[in-house]
Amino acid sequence: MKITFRWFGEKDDSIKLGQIKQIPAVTGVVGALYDVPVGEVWPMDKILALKDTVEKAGLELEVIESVNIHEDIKLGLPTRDKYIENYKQCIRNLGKAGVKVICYNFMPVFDWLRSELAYNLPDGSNALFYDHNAVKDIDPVKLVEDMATNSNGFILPGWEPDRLAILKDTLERYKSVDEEKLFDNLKYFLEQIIPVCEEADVKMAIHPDDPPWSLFGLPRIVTCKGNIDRLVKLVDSPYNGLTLCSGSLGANPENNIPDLVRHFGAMGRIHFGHVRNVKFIGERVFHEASHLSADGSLDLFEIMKAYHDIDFKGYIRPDHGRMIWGEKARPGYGLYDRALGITYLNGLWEAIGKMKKLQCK
Ligand SMILES: [Mn+2]
Repeated sequence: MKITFRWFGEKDDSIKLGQIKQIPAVTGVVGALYDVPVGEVWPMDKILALKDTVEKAGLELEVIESVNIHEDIKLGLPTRDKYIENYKQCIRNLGKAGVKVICYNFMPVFDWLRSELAYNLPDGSNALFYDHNAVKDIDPVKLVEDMATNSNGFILPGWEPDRLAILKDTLERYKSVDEEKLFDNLKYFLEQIIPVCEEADVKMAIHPDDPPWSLFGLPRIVTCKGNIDRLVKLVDSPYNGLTLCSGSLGANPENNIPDLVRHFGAMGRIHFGHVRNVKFIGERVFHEASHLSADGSLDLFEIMKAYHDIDFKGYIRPDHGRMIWGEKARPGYGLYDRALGITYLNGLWEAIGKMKKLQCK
C-alpha cells in the first residue's frame, strides 16, 4: 500500500506540506483544484503548478479527490454531454501530469452529510456526528446554511457555494430520478469516460455514499455490496473501480468491510482505500472515532488484514479524524488525529506482515 494524506492546498488548508512530509510512511498527498467550477476542464497549467508545489515538498500527487460530477450528468439532462466532454479532457490532463487515480462520487446534490460537526467526546475531543432523526425532518436548505456557518470558516468538500445556490431547483429536478434512473445515468457516464481512462492510464475510483442510505427522498446507489457489484459491471474494466471508504459503508452495520475488501480486491477494483472508524450509538446514529478498533465499532485490525491478504498495492489514506489538542482546522481534516491514525495503520500493517512471516517458518 501507499500511504497518502488529503490536502486542500496552500490557500485553503491549515496544514503545511512540510508537516505532512514528517508523518512516517506518507509518500503523497491527495489533492484537487478547488477554484475550478464543477463541470469545467481543469487547466493543465494549474494542475502542473499543484504538482510542482507538492513535489517540491518531497511528496507525490498521484491521487485526486475529487473531480466532482456536474449535476446535469447525474440528472441525465441533454446538457450532460458537454460536461462529459469536459470530464474526458480533465482525465487526459491529469493523466499527462502523472495522476493515477481519480476519486469521485455520484451522490445527488449532497456530498457527505452529518448533523453535527463538533460533537463532544468524553475525552474532550470532538468529532463529526450523525443522527438520522435530526436529519430526516430538517429542511435541506436550512441544513446547508447550518453547515456553512459551523465549519470554522472552511468550505466543506462537496458543499461549494455555487452548487448550493441553486439547491431548491436541483431538489425539484430530482423528483423524476429514482435509483434505476441514477444507475442508468452512471452507466452512460462510465461508458463514455472509461475508454479515455484506459488510454490515459487513469483509474476511476467511486466513493461510496456517506451515509449509505437515501436522504431527503434523493436516490443513493453506492451503498452496499450488491449495488457496488452492479456498478463495477456497468463497464467491465479495471479502470472502473472504487474508493473503499470503511467509515462511509461501515455506517451501516450490515456492510462487512473486511469482506468487501476481499471481494472487490480479488476483482482488482479497489484503487483507493479510506480507512477510519465509526462508533454506533443507535440505529442510524453514529459519531466518528479515533482509528483505534477499541474506540469504535469497526475492527481496524480485520480491515487492514484484509488489505494485507489481498496484497493491496493501491493508495490508502486515513479518513476523517477527531479534533484534538486544541487544533483549529477543517472539520474532520485536522493534522493530529489523522497523523495518529496513519501511525496506527502502519503498526497494524507491520505486525500483520511479520506475524505471517513467523507463521511460515
Ligand atoms: Mn471517505
